[in-house]
Amino acid sequence: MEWCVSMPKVELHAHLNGSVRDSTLIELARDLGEKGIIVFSDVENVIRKDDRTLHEVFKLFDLIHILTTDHSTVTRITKEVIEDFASENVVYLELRTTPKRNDSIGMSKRSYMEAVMEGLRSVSSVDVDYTPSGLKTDTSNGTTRKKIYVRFLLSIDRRESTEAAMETVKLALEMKDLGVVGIDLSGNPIVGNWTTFLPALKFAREQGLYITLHCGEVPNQEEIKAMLDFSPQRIGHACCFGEENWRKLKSLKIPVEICLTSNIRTETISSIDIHHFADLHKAKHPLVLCTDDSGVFSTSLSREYTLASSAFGLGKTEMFQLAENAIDFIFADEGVKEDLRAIFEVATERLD
Ligand code: 6MZ
Repeated sequence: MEWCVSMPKVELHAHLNGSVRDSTLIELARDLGEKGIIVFSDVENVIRKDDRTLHEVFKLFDLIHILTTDHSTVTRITKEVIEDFASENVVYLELRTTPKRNDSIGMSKRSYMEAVMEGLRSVSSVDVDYTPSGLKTDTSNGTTRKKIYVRFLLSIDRRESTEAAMETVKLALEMKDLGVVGIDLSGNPIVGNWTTFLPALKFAREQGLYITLHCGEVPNQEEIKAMLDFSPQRIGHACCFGEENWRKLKSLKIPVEICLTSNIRTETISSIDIHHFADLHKAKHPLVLCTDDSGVFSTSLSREYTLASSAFGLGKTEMFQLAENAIDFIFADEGVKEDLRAIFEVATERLD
């Protein structure tokens, strides 16, 4: 595990509100409990529960959103999540979040994202490179410090309307200079129809945003096929593919964001020995290990690598290669890719 912590890593599938520390959620719940808005002990039990089905996970997200959706808390959790990833040597983080509107507290999708950006700018334990032009926070006073590249994906929740999805895409375009590089489609996979979001996704693509789709968390083969036909730059999960879609995925070589712990905990995959990672890795299909929701599933990217190593017999060289290969699938520009390759090159010398 220690070795996996020290290795540089690339995280491409992390949901902001799924990555909040338990201790922060408990603190926020206690505050709302004292104000009489929630019953603290009920909420504490839900937060501390370990195993959850996919259905229960989405109920938990509704609860987390009650605790976190105000501007100052969004700023706080963004700062903490970036610092947590940096502390385990994630050198490039693509953080995704669903911009939220809540009229009762004067929150618009834009002001939500401004709170996120404020959180990024308040990171103090590490330098953050977050814009295409290399604009970064730097509190180092000239000394060499740890650095993390952060880019954002704006998520469309499957509960949203076509108009709300379009608003998210327009916001992403306006925030391109602030490190927003793409769009994600996520949310409860049994809710809604993905075609609702097609106009927004097509528009995003025409305007040069990258697209990743949650694909195949449930066995809806028709939707999986249509999503693959759309040719997103990456997909997340790919758990419940029938044979035909499996062949299609492999021939299209669409990179897959693999979230081992998430898939096992939600029982989307019944056991790690039969996880599709093994088959895709053997077939040299482009893939990247990710956390999904490190807070909700009590994991970290280092843990995901450690799990892959023990479950599939990967040695240090293979793990390092897996981490480095992820550079090819990031949504940032060539300059960032070159910088990351240089970071891995230096780290190779320490590989023992
Ligand atoms: C699908 C998921 C997810 O956006 O509020 N989300 N969507 N499948 C998953 N696998 C378990 N995990 C998280 O982060 C939380 C939101 O991300 C999506 C859900 O829409 C959830 O509400 P943000 O920061």
